[in-house]
Amino acid sequence: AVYTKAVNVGKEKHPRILDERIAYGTAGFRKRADTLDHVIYRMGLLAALRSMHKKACIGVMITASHNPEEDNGVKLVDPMGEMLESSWESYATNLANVNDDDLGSTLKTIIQQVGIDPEVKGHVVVGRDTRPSSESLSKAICDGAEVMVADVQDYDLLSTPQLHYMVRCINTQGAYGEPTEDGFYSKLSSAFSKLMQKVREPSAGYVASLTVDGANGIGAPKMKEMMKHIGTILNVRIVNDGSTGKLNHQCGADFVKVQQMPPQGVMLSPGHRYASFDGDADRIVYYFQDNAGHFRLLDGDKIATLVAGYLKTLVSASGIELNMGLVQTAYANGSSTKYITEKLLVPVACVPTGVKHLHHQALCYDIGVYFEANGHGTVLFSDTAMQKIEAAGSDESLTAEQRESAVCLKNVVDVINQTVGDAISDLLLVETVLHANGWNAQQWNAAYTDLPNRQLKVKVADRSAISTADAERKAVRPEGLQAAVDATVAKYFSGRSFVRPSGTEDVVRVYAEADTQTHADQLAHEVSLLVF
Ligand code: 16G
Ligand code: ZN
Repeated sequence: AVYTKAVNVGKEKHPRILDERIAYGTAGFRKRADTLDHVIYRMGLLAALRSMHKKACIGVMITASHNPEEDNGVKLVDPMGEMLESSWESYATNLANVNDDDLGSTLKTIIQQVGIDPEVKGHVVVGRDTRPSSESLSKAICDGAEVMVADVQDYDLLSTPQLHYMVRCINTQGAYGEPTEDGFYSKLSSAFSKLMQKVREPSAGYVASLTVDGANGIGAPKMKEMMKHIGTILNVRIVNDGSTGKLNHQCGADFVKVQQMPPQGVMLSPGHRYASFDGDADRIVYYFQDNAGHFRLLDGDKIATLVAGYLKTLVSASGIELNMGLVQTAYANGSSTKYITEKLLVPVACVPTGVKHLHHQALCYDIGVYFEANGHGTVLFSDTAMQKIEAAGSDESLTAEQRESAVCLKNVVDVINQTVGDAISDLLLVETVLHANGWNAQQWNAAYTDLPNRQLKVKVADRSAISTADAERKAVRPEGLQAAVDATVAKYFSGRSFVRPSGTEDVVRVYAEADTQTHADQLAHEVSLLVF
């Protein structure tokens, strides 16, 4: 009966209107919002199946992150708040592309292949960003999940990381926190308040005040809520809060990172600290104007090194034995990698682009710090790490100073959203470290100097003609391309460059870095000519 109902509801309320094939990629499905209704309905169906299979609550987020306002998208969230397991991506793609009439039989096939017990009741939770199209699309999710007789809980407006947090809270019966918005703010803000109470050097450069660009998205109202819980210990001014500007237009973390300039609505004042969220608040970058009047970006690499350095100090001060690793992608600035390995003495792993790859690798350490240069990242603590940290906080055989560092570490854990990169949580984490170190933005930036770099996109006939290996650092097809890239790179001092097909746009991306901006620009340009 559910199979027939799935077809009927699909035909009546969410008919397939898209002719071209759509694929579940690194960030789920993303397209123009007006072509997505049936895809989203079908993800409601699939989320219910996934929930029945895992016997756990599954999340669905309606957002297209930093894409233009006219786009939208959908992502499924697995039981511990992580990205949907890769093996299910093909079920998602398949279900999204079949004709309305074949919906029932496709569902049946998935149920049989996976071995799902049709008697289990599913539980699906839904969140959406502030896009005008998101409200009706979230209804399509509910329709799909309800056809499969799942319980549906609609959280309405949430940032992407908040939805991930809810899923984990629900599936751990509250052990991770309360599955409510208030629970989210309370958990993070109470840990943050304790960390900010610690005294620091009187000569310190830290000032507890910054400006946040909300990208005219969901991050702005959610950050405002967080500030109600935080009070006066941190002074945050929010611009691009969605009251006048357009989502992601000339603002937000992606704009600032790619354009390497401040967003609309921000007049840089020297010495002040700024941060930009992206449209669904799972990315953050910082920036400031240095004494010479130059715009300085503190991107995901800078955040990763700041956080890893601080955690390393805390771990060693608490005397706990824990291994730590840092995960980056090919986009990480060469100077950051050098600094982490040679100065911080923390091992670095490089993985392909996409949160799921970074997250997966970070699980290999007691403490795994991962960040993409674009500002998406978080820190993962293993169960062993959590137990050791908890125990050390009250271990009488340790010195008072060691115990205090362990308690501090525990509070740091509670400020962090371990499910996924979270702009709000990352902001509190960065502020915690800057406060503890007594640093202003300039002092933070001084750890290492970024190599000048350039990103370009190249439109090609068929981007799938390029395939890569070695965490996207080497092109293995077409033949001869990598040799040509190598020969070009060899002409530049401190040169490095790679090409990779985008996972979210129909383009090939080129990255280059070199000793000067002019050389980085030239190298990127030369390499882009090799891609045609
Ligand atoms: C997606 C990824 C992001 C990655 C970006 C690269 C997730 C949740 N998001 O937004 O991590 O940096 O794609 O896009 O995995 P590209 O393949 O077009 O360069
Ligand atoms: Zn995002």
